[in-house]
Amino acid sequence: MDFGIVRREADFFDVKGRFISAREYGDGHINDTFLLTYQTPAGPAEYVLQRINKNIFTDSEGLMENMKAITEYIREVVKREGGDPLREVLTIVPTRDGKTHHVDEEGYCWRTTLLVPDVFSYSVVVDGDQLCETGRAFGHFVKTLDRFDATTLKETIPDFHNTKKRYETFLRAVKEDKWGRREDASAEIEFAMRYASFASTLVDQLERGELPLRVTHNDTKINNVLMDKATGKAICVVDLDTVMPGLVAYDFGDSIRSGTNPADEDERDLSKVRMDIGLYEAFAKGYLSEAGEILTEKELLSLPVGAKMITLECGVRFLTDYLEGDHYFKTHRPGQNLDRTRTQFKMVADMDKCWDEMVEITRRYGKK
Ligand code: GN1
Ligand code: MG
Repeated sequence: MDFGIVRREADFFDVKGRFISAREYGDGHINDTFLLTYQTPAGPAEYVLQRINKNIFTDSEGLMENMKAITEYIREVVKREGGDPLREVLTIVPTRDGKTHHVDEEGYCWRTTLLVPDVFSYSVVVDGDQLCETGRAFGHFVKTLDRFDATTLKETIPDFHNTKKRYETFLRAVKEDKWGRREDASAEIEFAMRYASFASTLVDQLERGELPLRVTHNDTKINNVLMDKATGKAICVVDLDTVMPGLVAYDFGDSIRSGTNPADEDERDLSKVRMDIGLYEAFAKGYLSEAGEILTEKELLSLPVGAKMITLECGVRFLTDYLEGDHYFKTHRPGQNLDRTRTQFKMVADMDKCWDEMVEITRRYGKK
């Protein structure tokens, strides 16, 4: 992107000091993210400026209303608990005329937050303690929002984790095969088809009223937790664009998907990819130490199902995007979405192999 545009957008926000630099930041697949540095008498001030993907988030007003309400709510809890409100929750930097965001001439929504200083995040974890910490953070997040009125939130992406609908879209993409890629993906398509009936289990349970809708994060990739550089402790949950009513199984599941694989999400050597059961245990331990107390028995048992569901769903989403010409997830090389599909499906197959153990571990740490 042209940095002149970034600079121009930055000027709309109530940032302090003299502009020094802007650079691309992070490795999200959806939005465009920039780190801004300003010089102030007290030293450098850093901000995160983001351009929200308007094809994916069509109601940016609603999205920003959600983000404002959630961050304000969490900030009050952090203050009450004696925490640091500038590090333990994102802070929205308003525009100079007091709004949460700025919409440019092309209709893109831009927003700015304070950079949380002295933190890092994991894209891959190597040891259980790190993942246990991540689990604690996401467990704490859902517990903190337990009493937040979910009906006040906008659904920023309708049917985001409706795996049943994700399958319908996938089947359409296979049928249409607009990019002539069906042949190359035949093994993966076949794999996905074997799970077609499993795909609707959580949606069906929700419809039958067996699982409660809560305020969930819905994008609990492990790099969405900021860890303190000095202590290694989790301090802040970020990427609040998809915070909306959902199932805890989705949140638990996306962390297991992204955290228990010791290799990259797009690793081509599948012998390196697996669902590590030791890491599963570490995450479950951390997550349930916080969220355990609010969960019903059925929700507890839905957690391993969520792990398999979200990993399958994510694989199906990557595969659909591959078949549709890579228009959703950012790609940096040809075939990347198919590689991503393969890692997810390898993990699903692993989960089937150690399913009983996953259930046993979940029960064990879920005991109150
Ligand atoms: C996207 O951009 P990022 O990494 O935060 C996606 C998630 C997927 C993830 C897969 C809004 O998240 O749902 O699980 O990629 N976010 C959206 O890596 O679709
Ligand atoms: Mg995200």
